Amino acid sequence: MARLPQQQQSINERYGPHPAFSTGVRLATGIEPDRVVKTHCCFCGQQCGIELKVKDDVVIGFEPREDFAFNRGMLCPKGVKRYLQGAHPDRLLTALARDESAPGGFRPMSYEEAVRRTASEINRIQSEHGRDAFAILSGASLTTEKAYLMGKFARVCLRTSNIDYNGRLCMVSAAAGNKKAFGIDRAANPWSDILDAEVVWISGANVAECAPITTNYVWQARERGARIIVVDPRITPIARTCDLFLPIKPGRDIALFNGILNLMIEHDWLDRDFIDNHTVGFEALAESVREWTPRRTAEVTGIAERAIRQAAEWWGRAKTSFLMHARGIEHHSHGVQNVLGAINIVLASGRIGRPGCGYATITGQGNGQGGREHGQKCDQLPGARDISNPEHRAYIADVWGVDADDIPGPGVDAYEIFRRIDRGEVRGLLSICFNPKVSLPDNNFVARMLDKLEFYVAIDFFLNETAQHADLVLPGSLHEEDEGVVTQIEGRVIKINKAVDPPGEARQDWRIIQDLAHALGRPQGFTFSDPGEIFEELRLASKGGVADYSGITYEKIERQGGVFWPCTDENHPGTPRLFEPGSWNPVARGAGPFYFPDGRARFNIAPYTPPTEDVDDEYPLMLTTGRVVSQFLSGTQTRRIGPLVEQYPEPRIELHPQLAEKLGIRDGDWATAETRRGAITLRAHVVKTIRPDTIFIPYHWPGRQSANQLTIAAQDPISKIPEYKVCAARLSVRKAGASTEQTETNGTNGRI
Ligand SMILES: Nc1nc2c(c(=O)[nH]1)N[C@H]1C(S)=C(S)[C@@H](COP(=O)(O)OP(=O)(O)OC[C@H]3O[C@@H](n4cnc5c(=O)[nH]c(N)nc54)[C@H](O)[C@@H]3O)O[C@H]1N2
Ligand SMILES: Nc1nc2c(c(=O)[nH]1)N[C@H]1C(S)=C(S)[C@@H](COP(=O)(O)OP(=O)(O)OC[C@H]3O[C@@H](n4cnc5c(=O)[nH]c(N)nc54)[C@H](O)[C@@H]3O)O[C@H]1N2
Ligand code: SF4
Ligand SMILES: [Mo]
Repeated sequence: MARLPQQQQSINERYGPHPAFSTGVRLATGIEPDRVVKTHCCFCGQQCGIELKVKDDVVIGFEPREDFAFNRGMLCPKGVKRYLQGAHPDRLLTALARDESAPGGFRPMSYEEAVRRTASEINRIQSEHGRDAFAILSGASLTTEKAYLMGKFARVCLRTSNIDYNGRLCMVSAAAGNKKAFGIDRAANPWSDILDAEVVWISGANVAECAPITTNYVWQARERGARIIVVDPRITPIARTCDLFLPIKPGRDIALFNGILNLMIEHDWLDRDFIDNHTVGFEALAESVREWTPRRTAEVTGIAERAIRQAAEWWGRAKTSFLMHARGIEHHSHGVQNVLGAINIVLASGRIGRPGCGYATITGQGNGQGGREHGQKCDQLPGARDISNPEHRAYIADVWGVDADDIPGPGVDAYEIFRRIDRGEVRGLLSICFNPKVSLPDNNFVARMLDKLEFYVAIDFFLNETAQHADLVLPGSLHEEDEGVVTQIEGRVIKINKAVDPPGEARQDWRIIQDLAHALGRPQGFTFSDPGEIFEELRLASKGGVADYSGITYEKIERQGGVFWPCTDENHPGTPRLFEPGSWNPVARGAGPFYFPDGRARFNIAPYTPPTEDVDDEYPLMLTTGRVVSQFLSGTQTRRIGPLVEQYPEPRIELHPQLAEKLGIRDGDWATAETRRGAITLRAHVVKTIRPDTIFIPYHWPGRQSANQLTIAAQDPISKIPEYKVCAARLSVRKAGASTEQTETNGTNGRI
């Protein structure tokens, strides 16, 4: 397959504008809506409540919801502008088939023909090369019903083991760490517990830009006297208002947690009763952190010894506390160990499972929580069950009406699927809700692998950069065009409500999957008539699992303003705070509050290992990557929304004035960042808010502006998360002849 020309002509120019486009924008100026639909924002895991205003089946505006307990009327800039995408001229209104002679490389195809062709290609590839030769990549922005259906489609209809999802790039280190320590993978507390914390510890989370509403909780805690500790190589907006900032070198968080624990032990800032009665493994851990003296911790982390002692004292002596972390400590080749290090200092303090005492990993994607519970992960079955566990397989086989032996075994992670393409083991791919060409590390490799596929079909509502390599594209649905549940950052299951119908030939994603099952001649188990029916089966499939949704109904979600799982029967109110003393769970069965047969949490030894690629003379700087407030993930959605583009039109390289002076780079100059994978030339952004040995590039842009040309494809051995947060780099004033993408439009085209 050939690559498309860089400058994509918009779908709109080729097939005519979506009829709603102009009216959508014009009507926003004060015309009364026909109806108002209560739902949630499509972007981040906080899932703010919003009301969509609809007129003539077009979303014309929105209001934040005051009645949703989490955001109570607050929104961030992305949520405010989200509704503009529905009427965007790039919206896919028909299926597309690759046609090199057509403008832009695609021609419209009828939906039915595209489904038929997809089915026949799947059949061909699987019969010639085996079932595992066809792979699925799915996403955690999908509703939980769709995520469940994708897992079932892979295992029951295609019977391929090769399915994984984009949460592999996001939540898996946190998930693995939580499972190892607590036996369950969910934020342990509702956010209201932040307000009563005496100390709030934030590691590797740019809260104000990436979880903006959480800032309000942290600030409220501060107003009530809490001390805020932030650990980050950059003084992010939340760090500017904290009480203690620990400017860590990227990739060294375990060393810090071990050093803090060592000081807690030395000063007996421990909850001995809790450790004795509710945990196992403390003595061995205590032994292992003895080497982490404040001096050694300071040497490894780059944080002043005094600051480490201060943090340990505040944390150690607090009566209540809340520790939260996000991808800054998780996107590492030892991401799971970092998470375990964080949990160790929480468990040693005994401050969990009580009001004002909490721990949480900040969920990323809109359904980053629900999307990782019900079987679209390569090793998982619904209810957070384990695909290798014979009892779990038997239970799900029964729900699905299949033989347990017919359910494939565990598959491989999303990046490994690309390595399997390289080895010729995977020949065909279906992707939905995933843009790996922009979001996977070392992404020039990813692009080559896409072109190596015999057949690739993508389901999306925009022609994202990955889909530009597809043979067929099926037009899926926007958030507001379907209903279903998602689980937000706190573990609260909430309901997305449908506001409008999909336009043109676009279809709700779950219908497309069912249509494929029918076209493949295997419709059994794929005859749901609405998401509500899928949810009813999901309730049953999750019953008795750790992620038990069996007591949740759509009606109960509406009535209660959301239901926290686990929720084991219809009279059960749900579980806002996990691990409360005396609480029951299906694994411990009364033995204790944690999800292990003895009811006890696990301390885990978390040894320090340096990043996979450390600095050296050739590449003396650390490159870290992440986000800015106005752009979302691979940018497919937010790069099309004009006001968001204006806030941050292109990626820049953040560097400290000392480094800038040394390299002769001024703010606004073109500078070239290089790693062993590639080079990228962007404008320099000289800021005092970053360590002088570290540079930062946001990753929301494609093509030659893509930060993932530079990142390393090293992965955590347990979670398989990529090491986006640190690799060795060098920086220079733009090399003569190095190109920039200033005049190209594929990063920001067609915005409204
Ligand atoms: N505006 C916006 N909001 C978003 C998203 C978005 O794309 N845009 N995406 C959503 C998603 S899916 C996710 S996963 C979350 C991500 O939310 P965050 O994890 O908060 O965001 P990141 O920018 O990936 O990284 C967080 C911080 O980690 C720091 N960091 C880098 N390396 C290290 C390290 O080694 N140690 C420590 N302690 N810190 C380090 C970075 O400087 C950065 O400030 O945001 C969600 N919300
Ligand atoms: N360098 C670097 N790379 C990173 C990160 C980093 O910090 N640094 N962060 C990583 C993280 S945490 C994440 S989560 C990933 C995200 O990486 P991706 O998942 O690739 O990013 P998205 O932009 O969410 O791509 C999702 C696609 O799904 C489509 N989509 C959204 N909702 C729906 C839907 O309901 N139905 C359908 N059919 N399609 C839908 C969107 O249009 C978009 O094209 O990126 C990772 N990549
Ligand atoms: S904070 Fe997250 S959920 Fe809330 S409006 Fe912003 S992007 Fe949407
Ligand atoms: Mo994420």
